[in-house]
Amino acid sequence: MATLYRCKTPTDLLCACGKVARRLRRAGIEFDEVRVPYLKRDRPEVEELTGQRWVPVFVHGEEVISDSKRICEYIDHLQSRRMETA
Ligand SMILES: N[C@@H](CCC(=O)N[C@@H](CS)C(=O)NCC(=O)O)C(=O)O
Repeated sequence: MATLYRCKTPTDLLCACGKVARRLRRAGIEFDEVRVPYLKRDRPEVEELTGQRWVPVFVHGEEVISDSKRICEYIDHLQSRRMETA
């Protein structure tokens, strides 16, 4: 149900993709990872999803969110909704 499109950087400590992966794990949100090629020109599937070729991109049900800051805000929103319904 949730997929993170991220770059091939092997650690979660160095880039915007890793930041989002860490944030998702901390929030306890399960997700699949799709590692996209280093070069933007080799990322047509990202462009199909979002109209641009940067990652991270987070797909959650019908929602498609790009940019790590916006994704983290979305995760905050999911967590606060979860706390309201608990
Ligand atoms: N401001 C963006 C930056 C994202 C970013 O730097 N993405 C890198 C991978 S971690 C990328 O797609 N780089 C492609 C390139 O530099 O050509 C964010 O925070 O999401």
